[in-house]
Amino acid sequence: MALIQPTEQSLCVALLYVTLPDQYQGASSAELTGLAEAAHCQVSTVYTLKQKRPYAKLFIGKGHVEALKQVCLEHTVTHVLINHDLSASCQKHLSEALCVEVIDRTELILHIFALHARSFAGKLQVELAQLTRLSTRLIRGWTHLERQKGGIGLRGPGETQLETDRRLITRRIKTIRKKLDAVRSQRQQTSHAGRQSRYPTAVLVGYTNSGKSTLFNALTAANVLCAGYPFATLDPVTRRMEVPGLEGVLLIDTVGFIRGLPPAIIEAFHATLDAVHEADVLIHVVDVAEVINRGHDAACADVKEVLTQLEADHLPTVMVYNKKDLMCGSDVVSEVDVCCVSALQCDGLDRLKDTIGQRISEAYCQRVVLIPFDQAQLRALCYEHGWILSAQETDTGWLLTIQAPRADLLAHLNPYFID
Ligand SMILES: Nc1nc2c(ncn2[C@@H]2O[C@H](COP(=O)(O)OP(=O)(O)OP(=O)(O)O)[C@@H](O)[C@H]2O)c(=O)[nH]1
Ligand SMILES: [Mg+2]
Repeated sequence: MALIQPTEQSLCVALLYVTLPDQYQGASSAELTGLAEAAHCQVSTVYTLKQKRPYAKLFIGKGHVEALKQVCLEHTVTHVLINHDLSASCQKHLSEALCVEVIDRTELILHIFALHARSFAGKLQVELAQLTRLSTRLIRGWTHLERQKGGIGLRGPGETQLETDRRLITRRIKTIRKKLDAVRSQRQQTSHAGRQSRYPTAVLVGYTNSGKSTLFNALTAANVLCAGYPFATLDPVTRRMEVPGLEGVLLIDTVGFIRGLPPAIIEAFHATLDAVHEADVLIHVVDVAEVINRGHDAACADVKEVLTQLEADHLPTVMVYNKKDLMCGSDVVSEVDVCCVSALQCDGLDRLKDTIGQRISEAYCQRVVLIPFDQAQLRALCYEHGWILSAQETDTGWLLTIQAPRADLLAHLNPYFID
């Protein structure tokens, strides 16, 4: 795999933007430019072409390879960034034919993650994603050597190298997984502590660059990084936010999604996206320009697909169209059940907070219960989940004011309601 070295120095690159029919997923031209910028690349030229299908050996036709090679020479570029994923052999052949390194979409995304990962967990996740991808490419690249398997003295040097590489990679992947499991259980304990602080949780999700962190800052007066390039946020951040009618809500900012997120990244970023499972409500942020260009369903489809993969598509969701300040008044979409805001200008946030409060109240409710002394395990359960707002001991049992998810209240405490 032709990894770009994770250096902060800018690379001089050419963008190769290939339009293929819909079944071949790739980055849009705006996305490819954004990814290049996020990877600190200096774009010297953009080469666009349209094809009916990718070619097996070089991905693009020979005529285009020659023309692109000339363009690369003229602009003295060192890397070509392509908007599609390439097989290992295709990437190798195209690099050789163009005499410059070719970087495909997944590799570019991994490189951006490597540049932006700051925390211990973030760095581990990037390494895991890179190694997982590398291991599949090694296997594919070397499978022809496996036929050389035989008795002592018959093992070819290639096979030995393959085995060594595989063993080293597998060992490293195992070590990283163990460390990530530890990070995950630590995060679960922290979020458990969060639950004990009895605040419901809202999680920001959405396409990368849609403005989640800007909204997070506007809603919580925090100061997390907001940048005009994809994947500025990698690690989840939690802050408390004031919501009318509730004692407080924990708001979590997460890593942004991207169309056709490579499976290696999904797996590696599970620890980051675990926050999604903590949610009582999801706040799905969409760039309003996307809605106007592609329609509501298409603009939301990619994020919904990832949520389905994460088994979080059933959670109550507040839809937010952000960046309404960039639209002329008449263009702003007024869908039912959607909050149209400008996170940058703090516009529309009161209605958004009301909607979040309403959605949480629908899922949560507050009741007074009288638990008899012989049901001590129920009282323990309420404490464990941080549901208790106030407690008092009476002659007949514990009188508790509870705030909890409606479904949990009905399942456990139904016989003891007294209000
Ligand atoms: N005009 C305008 N720009 C906005 C608004 N909200 C966010 N932006 C800009 O959009 C860019 C991306 O914002 P972020 O908040 O970093 O987006 P994000 O969704 O957190 O992105 P990632 O963390 O990279 O996935 C920044 O340049 C913001 O200034 C808005 O309401 N109006
Ligand atoms: Mg962000």
